[in-house]
Amino acid sequence: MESVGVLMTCPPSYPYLIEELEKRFSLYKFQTISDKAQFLSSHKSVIRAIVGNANAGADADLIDQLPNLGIVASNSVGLDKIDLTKCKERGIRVTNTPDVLTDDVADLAIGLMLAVLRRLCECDRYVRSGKWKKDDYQLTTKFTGKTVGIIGLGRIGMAIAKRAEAFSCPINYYSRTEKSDVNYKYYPSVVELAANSHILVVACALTEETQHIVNRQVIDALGPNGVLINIGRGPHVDESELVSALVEGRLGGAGLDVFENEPHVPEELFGLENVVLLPHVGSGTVETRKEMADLVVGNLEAYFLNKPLLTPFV
Ligand code: 8YV
Repeated sequence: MESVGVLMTCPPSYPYLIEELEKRFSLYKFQTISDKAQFLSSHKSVIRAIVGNANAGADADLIDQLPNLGIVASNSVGLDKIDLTKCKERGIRVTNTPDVLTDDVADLAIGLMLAVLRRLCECDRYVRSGKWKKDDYQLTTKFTGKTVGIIGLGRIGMAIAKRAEAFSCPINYYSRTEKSDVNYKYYPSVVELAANSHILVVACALTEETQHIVNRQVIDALGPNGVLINIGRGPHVDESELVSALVEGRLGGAGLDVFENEPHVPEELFGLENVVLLPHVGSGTVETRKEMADLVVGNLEAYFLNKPLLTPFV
């Protein structure tokens, strides 16, 4: 397989994945190539696979330039950066990394809830700045028992619900259709879900239908005591509406792991103590990133050895 060309379109920032790919394939790190047009014209026949992730995948323009592309293996569960329609048209296989990251992302969602309600980051800054020696810290908000509303009750949404249940939180959810196998309360609209929840969590896949699923109406329904947690994708939330609601005090707080234009984060949020900002680290543990990388490599090996794919999406 050494002669098989694999184009890594995501940032080359995963040493283990890069090492494992380089052991097996001819790896090209797209982001390090300065003249991309020239590279594509000279390597178009060699590239038979793409490795992307949540930040960079494979758009129609790139796919069109690679006549021998057979598989896109994403180092992510979300596939919103891959043109799935184009892949289907061309018969290109697509794989992702489901399940192995579910626990980490769900853990982080609960961490964000606690961090926002109990003001963990602000408390930490308070101690470090020496202010504790002068004043007592203000009171925060209890998490146990708060109603949690989840947008999207898939693998990650369910894992968040189970964890929140352990904190005695009643669970509400919105999804396209009501689930027959759960006892959580279903709301057929996100506005109704927000109006009946203290904490609203975005945990669905990003598609055309779910873009800006959290809009001004939803934010207003959540209200000045409500908290938004986003561990999905930045474009799920109308970010400028979110920023103005937080700045104007129309929303109680937010815990955000993802943003519309990563790594750019609206600077208006930097001074707000009721907001916790993370650099898209939902799956970012050593253990999980290794399992994700193993799936990416395993899927590519299976494809080129004509074996069944480990985690096929298409
Ligand atoms: C990562 C993610 O940010 O799996 C996803 O959809 O958003 C994350 O796991 C990333 O793609 C890691 O490479």
